[in-house]
Amino acid sequence: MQTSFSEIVREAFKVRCDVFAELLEETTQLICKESKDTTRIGVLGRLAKLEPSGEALIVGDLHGDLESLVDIFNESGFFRILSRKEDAVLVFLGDYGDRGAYSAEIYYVVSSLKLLFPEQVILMRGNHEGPMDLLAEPHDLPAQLQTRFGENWTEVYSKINNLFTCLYLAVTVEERYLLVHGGLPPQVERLEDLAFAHNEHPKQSFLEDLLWSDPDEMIKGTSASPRGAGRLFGENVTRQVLDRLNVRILIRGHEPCQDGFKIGHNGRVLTLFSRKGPPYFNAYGAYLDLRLSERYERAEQLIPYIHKF
Ligand SMILES: [Mn+2]
Repeated sequence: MQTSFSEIVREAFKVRCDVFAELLEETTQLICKESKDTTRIGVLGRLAKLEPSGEALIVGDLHGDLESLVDIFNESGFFRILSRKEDAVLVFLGDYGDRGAYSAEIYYVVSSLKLLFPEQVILMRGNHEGPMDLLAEPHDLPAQLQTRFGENWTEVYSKINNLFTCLYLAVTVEERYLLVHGGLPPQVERLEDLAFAHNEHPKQSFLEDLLWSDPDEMIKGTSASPRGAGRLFGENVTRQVLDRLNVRILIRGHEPCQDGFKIGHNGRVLTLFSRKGPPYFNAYGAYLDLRLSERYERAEQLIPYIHKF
């Protein structure tokens, strides 16, 4: 491997507008063309299926916080691990940009990682990578691109928006985990419903639930979300959906947590949040280093593999 993680970060601050746009285009093409035949990761629509072997580093929301991403790579040594171990996988749970100062640079870094390790990096879609009719607030990315690239900023922005449409909506590890950015659509019957949720939007709400919804400890069923999109869903929904999909634990991002992570719904949900700083003021960010072959019944058993920083 010629380059290093710190080299990619340095490039993120120097890259020219047209080169950045080209890199985004290449990443989009790569992800769109991924299918069962082209990658070791099983691909069905926008669902990625991971083999229950090797390890996976799982990173939650970054929201423009490049420092935290650098800390995660420094502490985990995962760039070297990706280079050396073919069965090591890096999964981002989405929400790369907005709120922090380095949205553009984070899109550059995660796209570069995908191009360097195409069969080992999975970029998931968050609500800040949402469809046009479900735009998240605040959306600082356009302003940041404008500041950095001047009048050519739309060239990069339109490529980033193209990238959004091909990001993964869900990741599974059979009989073990389901990963999404936000939450569970209560009516999901099978994995195919998640894999093709993007095609059914906005006819049905699955895409909105996957990107926007949150688990809630107080309710049964679902109720309106204070976010204005998605829903709150209760423990009974989590139990029913995970049992139908034959997985034990939901791993998701989307919600700031004081300790960088939280466990809910009687041990069936792990929330990870990997950025620090305003406007949330959580004391820690966290990421997860998961042994995929191991089987766990409850999220509490994952605590030894959660790294707080
Ligand atoms: Mn989110």
